[in-house]
Order: sequence, then structure tokens, then C-alpha cells
Amino acid sequence: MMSCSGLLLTCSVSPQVSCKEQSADAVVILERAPFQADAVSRLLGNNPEPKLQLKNDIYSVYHLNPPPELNEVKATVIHPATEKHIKKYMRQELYLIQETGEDYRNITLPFIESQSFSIQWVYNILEKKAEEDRIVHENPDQEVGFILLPDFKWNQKQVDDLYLIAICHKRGIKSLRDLNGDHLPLLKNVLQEGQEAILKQYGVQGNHLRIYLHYQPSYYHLHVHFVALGHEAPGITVERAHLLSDVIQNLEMDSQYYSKRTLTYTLRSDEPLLQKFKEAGRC
Ligand code: G7M
Repeated sequence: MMSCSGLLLTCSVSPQVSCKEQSADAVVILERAPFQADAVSRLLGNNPEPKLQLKNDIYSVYHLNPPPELNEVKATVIHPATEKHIKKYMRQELYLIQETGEDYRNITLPFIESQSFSIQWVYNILEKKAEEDRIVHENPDQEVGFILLPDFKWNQKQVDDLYLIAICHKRGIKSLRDLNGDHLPLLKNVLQEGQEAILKQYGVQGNHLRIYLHYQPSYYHLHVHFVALGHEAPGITVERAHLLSDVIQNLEMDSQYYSKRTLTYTLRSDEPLLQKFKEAGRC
């Protein structure tokens, strides 16, 4: 399977990561990190045998064989992977859903509540049981505070693909749909303090960041993505990403904005939520 971010494999393995199970399904996501400027000059300058593939007028295509130190591949392993993890990464036909506020209450919310997709990794971060050493900024207030740390997807070697997530301390805010005017102080803190912390730590200005929430998210605990503007990360499509600054403005105009409005998103053909929409005659 191919995706824009790399090669995805699902296989039965016992990967070399610490886990109790002997053997179970795993998802392995292989990605290449962006090139760094000095690596590009070494790649072009020292490459022993660039192979010419085609030449036409001023255009030519070569294949290079980078030395191992310039050829690093990042492997993210999910093991043991649940069926939902595996489905999430399989290529599927997509359907566009137009979810009204009523659809959310009648179809989506009961579905989410019936699921038991674990967000233990989120609680581990909030309770400092995991990734504590990676925390970039924390506002410890349980109502309006959050933890900012590098996302799984970022190897932190270059800021070109900078990717952090802010995870709110407050529990029970499942997604954009649960947000109302009362959450404005929390959202404003995330926006302002998140940008300040990234400027201080990485020297990247707020106007070089794409700061957004996903709807639907993969994990139903409120979190915000902070991504380098030049990085076309998966999940920045118009039917999934909602800019935090827009979310704040919309809630300032109408504190019930997100419980009322129709939200558009895609579902893959094998997703049980799509089946629920079909059964309700809404898709
Ligand atoms: O909005 P959505 O739910 O789709 O995004 C969740 C984000 O959390 C993704 O960008 C993931 O890469 C990131 N993520 C997922 N897990 C399981 C972890 C984790 O354990 N640690 C960190 N730092 N990020 C994660």
C-alpha cells in the first residue's frame, strides 16, 4: 500500500520493540525524512554512479543510490495492532459525509460512545507516564491548560516538517463538536502559548505554522496540531483540518456554532460509521 507519507505494511511479526505478546498483527509505517540542505549537496557531489533514466532537451532524470547515512528510513510500529489500526492504514474507497448537528447526535455520538478505541497513550502523556522528556511546554491548569510535545510523525531533525501536538488537560472534550464558547480561554491559551513555545524552542514564527484540529479525529480527546506551513502533512485536506484561529472566531460569533453546523468529512468504505450513516439513509 502506498500513501503520500510513505509505504505502509501490515504484517504478522514480532517486532524488535518491547511488548509482551509473542506474535500478533502489526502495522509498520515506513517514511523517508525530508532532505536537509547539506545532505543534498553531499548526495549530488559524492554520488558514485548516478544512473541516467531519460534525457529530453533541458530535462533529465537520474536515479541516485545514496550512502547509508543519507538513506535513513523511519519505521513506526504499532504492535499489537487492532483491526481498526489495520483498517485505518489500508487504501479504501472514500465517501464524503455531510454530518448535520442532528446526524451527530443521532448517529455519530452513539457510535463513538459504543466504541472502545483506547486513548491510553494520551492519558500516559497527561499523567507523565510516557514521553515526559519530550514535553516542550506545559500549562498545568486542568481547565485551560495543555501539554505541547512533538507528534509521533516528527523525527525532530529538521524544522521543515516540524509537527507538534497540544493535548488538553481537560478530559471529556471528544472533538470539535463538543466545543462551545466556554472553551475559548482554553483554545486561546493553546494558540498563544503554543506559538510562543515553538518560537522559543525552534525559532519558528507563528505565521509559519498551520495550527488545526481534525474532524473526525482519530482519538476522541481534544488535541491541536502545530505543523510547519511548508509541510504538506497527511490530514491537511479541506474536509478534515479546521484552523484553530477559525474555530476561535466561529465560537466567538456563536458559542454553539459547532453543535449546530453541518461538518463535512470523508469516511472509508469499510468504516462502521459509514454503515451507520447508510442504515439511517443519510448516505
Ligand atoms: O487528530 P488526530 O486524532 O487524527 O491526530 C492524532 C495525532 O496524534 C496524529 O498526528 C498522531 O501522529 C499523533 N500520535 C498518535 N499516537 C499514538 C501518538 C503517541 O503515542 N505519541 C505522540 N507524541 N503522538 C501520537
